[in-house]
Amino acid sequence: MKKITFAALLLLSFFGFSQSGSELWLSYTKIENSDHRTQLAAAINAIVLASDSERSQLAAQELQQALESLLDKKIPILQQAQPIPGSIFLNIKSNDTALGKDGFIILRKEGKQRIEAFNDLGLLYGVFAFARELQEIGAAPFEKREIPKVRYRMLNHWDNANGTVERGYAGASLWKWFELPYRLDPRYEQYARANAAIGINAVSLNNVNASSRFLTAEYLEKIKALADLFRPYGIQVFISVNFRSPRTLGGLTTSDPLDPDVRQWWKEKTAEIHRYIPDFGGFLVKANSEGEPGPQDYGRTHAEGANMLAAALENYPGIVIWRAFVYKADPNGDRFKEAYEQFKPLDGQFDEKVIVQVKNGPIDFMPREPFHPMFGAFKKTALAVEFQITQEYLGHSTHWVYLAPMFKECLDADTYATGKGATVGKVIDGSVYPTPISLMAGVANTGSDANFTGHPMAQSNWYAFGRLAWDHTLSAAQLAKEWTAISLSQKKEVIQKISSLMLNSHATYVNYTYPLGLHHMMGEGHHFGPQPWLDKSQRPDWTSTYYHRAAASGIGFDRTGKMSNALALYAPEVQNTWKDPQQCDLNYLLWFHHLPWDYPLSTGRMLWEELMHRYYQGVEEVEQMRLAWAQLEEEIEEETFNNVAARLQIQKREALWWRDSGYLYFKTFSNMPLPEGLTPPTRSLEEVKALEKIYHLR
Ligand code: BDP
Repeated sequence: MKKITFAALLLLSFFGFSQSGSELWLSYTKIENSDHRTQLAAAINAIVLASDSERSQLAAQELQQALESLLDKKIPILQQAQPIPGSIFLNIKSNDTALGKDGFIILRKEGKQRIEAFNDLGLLYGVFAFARELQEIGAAPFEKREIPKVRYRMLNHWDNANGTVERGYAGASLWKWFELPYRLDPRYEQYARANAAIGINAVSLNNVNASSRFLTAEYLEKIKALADLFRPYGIQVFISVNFRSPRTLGGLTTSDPLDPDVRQWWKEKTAEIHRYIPDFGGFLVKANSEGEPGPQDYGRTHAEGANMLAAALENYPGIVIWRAFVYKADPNGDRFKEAYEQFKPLDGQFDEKVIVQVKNGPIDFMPREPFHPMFGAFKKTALAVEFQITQEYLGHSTHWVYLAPMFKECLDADTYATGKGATVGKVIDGSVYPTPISLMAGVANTGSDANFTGHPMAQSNWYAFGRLAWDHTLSAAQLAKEWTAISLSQKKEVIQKISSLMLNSHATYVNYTYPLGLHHMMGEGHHFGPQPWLDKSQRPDWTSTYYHRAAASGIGFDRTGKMSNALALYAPEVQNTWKDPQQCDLNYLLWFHHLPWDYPLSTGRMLWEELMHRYYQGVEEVEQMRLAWAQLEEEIEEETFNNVAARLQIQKREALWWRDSGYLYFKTFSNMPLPEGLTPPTRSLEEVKALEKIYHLR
């Protein structure tokens, strides 16, 4: 056996943080500040639980586990109605009925220590919040009352029956379909705890490009096993369904949503699902999008399709989540407008059990998009926002990009739907137009990798997504600090340094990939490196050249009326902020304008120069990140430190690839030299093109 030296032991106790990252934000590392720890240990002697439900027991045990590791002290759980001195009282008989199912009050002040809820799920959420608070502020007093703003806080897994994950970059699927329902991988439990800790209460398990297999009895048994395991953690299970299932599974000749046999088939299937999963969450549907079947195959509308499924669910609490990610391959149109145009006429036609799930932006999860115009335009339809947590267009799992600033940019954007202050966040939480359902979804970045997310820093994106789904008014900065403090280090200066790296990382990524509002220039299919040269000779429909429109005359997609009138889909106030290229936020400039290369910008540079400066700045910023991270070697647990350090090297290499492609390719249109002070790449356009081609080799 390998001998553990005293020094190694010291190091281990110093870095209580999980080595492989497998504990996510639940490593409950011993509080290093001994003043705080001693004070807390003296003040907390027991947990008193006044309820005996399974979930309350779970909450008490979670708190016990947290306290014992944080304080390095045994803490008993006492099952009794009244608190005793020095106990934390877990009470689910709060008089504060407004707390509802999920809300809680936590406090530690004036000799009182309490977690109070109206329901045992609120209690569980309260426990996690209490533990988080101790890790963040130590022995200082606190009092908080929280009620989530959104009803369904949901992860969408794009996991396939064969164990692969569509757009997954952290290994294979978490769900071991061939082992279920007999073997339950221990990671399912860790996954459920981690989700509950950030308030996630809904998960769809399978890819939206759905296989009918998930509706067979064989698979429903497997799904049931997961649903049973997740239930105590307050997580409801949803299934992504294939609209053609009545034909593929039911042997019917049609899947027409108005056909009585089809409707009956879905009713029976829904009843069958409920025999396995009585609290089934509902259906998630991608229909008539990217080749998936849907109601339009039968001349029916999205509303008719969705309402048919809602009718199947009529005797149950479940809902239908109908995605608005639709477009057709029409290079003469503007994909920006497609979802809006297909769905707007249907506003008011959807059943109350239906919510329409809209991607944050109008194209497709680009690193930066203006908010989707649908958010400002639907008065009678519940809308959900869908973010992508997995980094399909953001460097997969090799780039460190903290996504909360991007999520916030959308959530805080003002739609002006009902005047100033009607932000996307308020539209989706139902406070702009009251809706019976509210939902925020994130496409999960989880996989079988030991740390669940591949890139260690990508855990923060799952974390921040969950916390924002709970409360979209939280700031990206607060969440960065919070996550770092419970995942990486307890030292103020270290937390400060890491969170500032996190906060700049999205802007950095955008700089070296899509500066000034460029979009959709990634390599075809793999969506990894750059391919701005993809044009009609290579594929007929959506090409990079379609989106950037680079020519001798300039660059950008004019959506103010000249190439498309998409800007008109927004409220006049929003149009005003973007319609004049002199006033337009530079981050969105080329989303809405086609401008000459020598167009003068507010920065004092002309467009070409600004574009080049941003590409170069992006690369420089990655180098700064790399150096800043290197400084933290003594502060971060070794495996995590090395993992991030290595990935930053990859990121540097790939940032250069994007930068060089942008410069070498666009120069063929602008015919302008690199601005003074910037060093030209040593490789040619042909060489960077060859790099991209590798990803298409068979
Ligand atoms: C695109 C992805 C594709 C997804 C699609 C979707 O490339 O794999 O199926 O989104 O959201 O961005 O349905």
